[in-house]
Amino acid sequence: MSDEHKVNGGKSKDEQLEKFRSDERDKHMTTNQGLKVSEDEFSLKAGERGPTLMEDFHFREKMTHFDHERIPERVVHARGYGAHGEFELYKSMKPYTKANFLQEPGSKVPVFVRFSTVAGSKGSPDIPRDVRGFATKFYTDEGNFDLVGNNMPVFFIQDGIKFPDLIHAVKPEPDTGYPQAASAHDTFWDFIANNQESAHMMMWLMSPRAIPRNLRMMEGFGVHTFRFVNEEGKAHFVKFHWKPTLGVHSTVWDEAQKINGKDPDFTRRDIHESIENGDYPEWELGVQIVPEEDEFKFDFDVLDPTKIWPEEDVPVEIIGKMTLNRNVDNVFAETEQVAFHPGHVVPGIDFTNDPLLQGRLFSYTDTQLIRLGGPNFHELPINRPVCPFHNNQRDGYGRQTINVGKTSYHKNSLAKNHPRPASEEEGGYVHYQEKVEGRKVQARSESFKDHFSQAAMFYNSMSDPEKKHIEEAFSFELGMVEDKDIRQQVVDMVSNIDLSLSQAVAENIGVDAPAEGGNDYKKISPALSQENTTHKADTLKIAVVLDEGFDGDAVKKTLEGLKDNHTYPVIVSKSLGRLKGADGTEIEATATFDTGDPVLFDALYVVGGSEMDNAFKRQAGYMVHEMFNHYKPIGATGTGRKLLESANVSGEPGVVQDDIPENFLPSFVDAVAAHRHWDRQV
Ligand code: HDE
Repeated sequence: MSDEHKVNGGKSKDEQLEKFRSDERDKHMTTNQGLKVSEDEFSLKAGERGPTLMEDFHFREKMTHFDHERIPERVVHARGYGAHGEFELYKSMKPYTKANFLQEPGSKVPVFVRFSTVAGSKGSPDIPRDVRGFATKFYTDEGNFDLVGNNMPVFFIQDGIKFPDLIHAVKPEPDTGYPQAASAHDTFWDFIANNQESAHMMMWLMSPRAIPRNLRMMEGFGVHTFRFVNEEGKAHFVKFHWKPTLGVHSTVWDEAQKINGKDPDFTRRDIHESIENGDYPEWELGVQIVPEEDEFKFDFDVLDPTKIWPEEDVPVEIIGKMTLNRNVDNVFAETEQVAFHPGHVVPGIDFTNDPLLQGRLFSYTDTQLIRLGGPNFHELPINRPVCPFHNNQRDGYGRQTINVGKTSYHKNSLAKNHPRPASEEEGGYVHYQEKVEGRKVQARSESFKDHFSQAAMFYNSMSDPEKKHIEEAFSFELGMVEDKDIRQQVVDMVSNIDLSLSQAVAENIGVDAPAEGGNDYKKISPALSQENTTHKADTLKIAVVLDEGFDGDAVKKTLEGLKDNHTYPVIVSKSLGRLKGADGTEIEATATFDTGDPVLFDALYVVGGSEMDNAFKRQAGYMVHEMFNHYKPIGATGTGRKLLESANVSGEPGVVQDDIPENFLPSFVDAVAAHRHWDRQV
């Protein structure tokens, strides 16, 4: 590799962006032509009470720019949140791929990640029941590699040609314009029932994965099978996984719906604040690798995007870690203008014939042309590779590069044939020479026709609370479907996955319960259940309900202990400001019962105080009630214990009470680390 292609590890993108940053502080205001502006509040008028004059170039320029500020939102994944970071390799992938950023353990490359929901518009709430996009741009010294994945490892359809149908079905219905950011409506379920390849994905969508607690605690998946190709030209099939170091955690439906009203920006605020606090979100990158010789060794087709490779059969090898450590400076310039494409690959990473992936390879550039207004979007700062790029593409809207010289064609003699293609040894991308033969057909492969086995495996691998969640999710979603026939069709479809599930849902939504069905596929994959994920108290937010006259010494000790355990206690009271303990200790309330709704916290610590009036007790009681119903950890000391007693939650799982800080703290932290306590009677 030539020296000009060597980049400065994890920092190179930040250095590149610095050249484009503009800081307006301590500057005079100018027009876009650099002319200093003397007046920005009053347009130029013919007389104090007269009409505005055309001649006012500053007014015209300012207004015209404003009129053109918006660009079309993404047709899917419109609501997104982006952040910068770096990827560090733990383990060389040299035996499998020649990709440069996967060679040297310890090497780093900059990344930019955009998380998103799929169905909702740009301004929709953060926690609808939906898939989450998880798109990562690796700025490598061989060009950008985009891993444009989701938080679920399978997809609804097997062929790209059906994507417009799927999206038309899930988006707001065209005759009413609603519902926004919701799959709970007739057209979506009509699509599902009539496109049964969606069965496996439907189960993921009805599971807790579809309402993650935040963006830092969800997995990411490349979904498709890609190819690694090594220096010798040998290929392996590969699937990519992102595993959050904090584990995979979700909300419950009632909580998610309330968060969407109380704080529609909940997950973006959460990740923004975590990065600002230095609690950098981290994911480990895992790969599942299958030798090409083993292509036909499985009871599913490795190219089928509605199938997973069970981790117990093909282990996920952890090869590196991504850390998100910098928020964007400007959401439009970076998060909105970033353009991902699953076809952005580097030497050593190649495609397979997964027909969904093949369809995507067309769509992404096409969509940027309309969204970003022309073919030069690769020149936008966020999209530029950190290595140099040269070719004979020229002109077009918004062109920024000033290409010097006469030639913009290949081959030429005037420029000694430059820019010239690179040989494979020089780092040129050479497509993997897969042998392909067959008739031109428009058909589903026989090997893609089993839609229910893995859907059953997913369901059978769930814990009881997850199964309950799935039943309730189906009942809610189908309960919102007006057409009874569609409800019946979906229930009949579900009977191919699990008979008792279909019967329970049928009863809840008033359709005929299937009499027979079920699935003989009995395999279980424990890795699918969130019960088996990592559980830590780190970074969880604890509402501390406090009133005047609290036991100062004990509360201070406990709060310090909670901080030492890397949790975030937030004092909630009836009003903001200082509260005085019985011994004169002062503690500041930073949230009120109004701004600090229980759904915004992960756990509750009730202290109260000696002067609680009835209004305080009622508000605190509401917090206990909500936290309890959402299975969240609850702790109480001192006067707070009475509040738990009157709420009838004492002695329930995940409810910790003790007046001695040394005893209370460890048990409460353990309860917090467990996240949710499902074995409660709610
Ligand atoms: Fe996308 N998808 N998609 N998709 N997708 C887009 O590209 C498309 C699919 C995914 O944060 C669009 O730039 C087709 C699977 C993410 O900017 C569009 C098909 C997976 C994002 C598009 C799929 C994804 C997109 C809209 C079926 C997971 C957001 C705006 C063949 C592996 C990226 C844009 C961001 C965005 C098309 C299926 C992930 C229209 C045709 C499967 C994370 O090009």
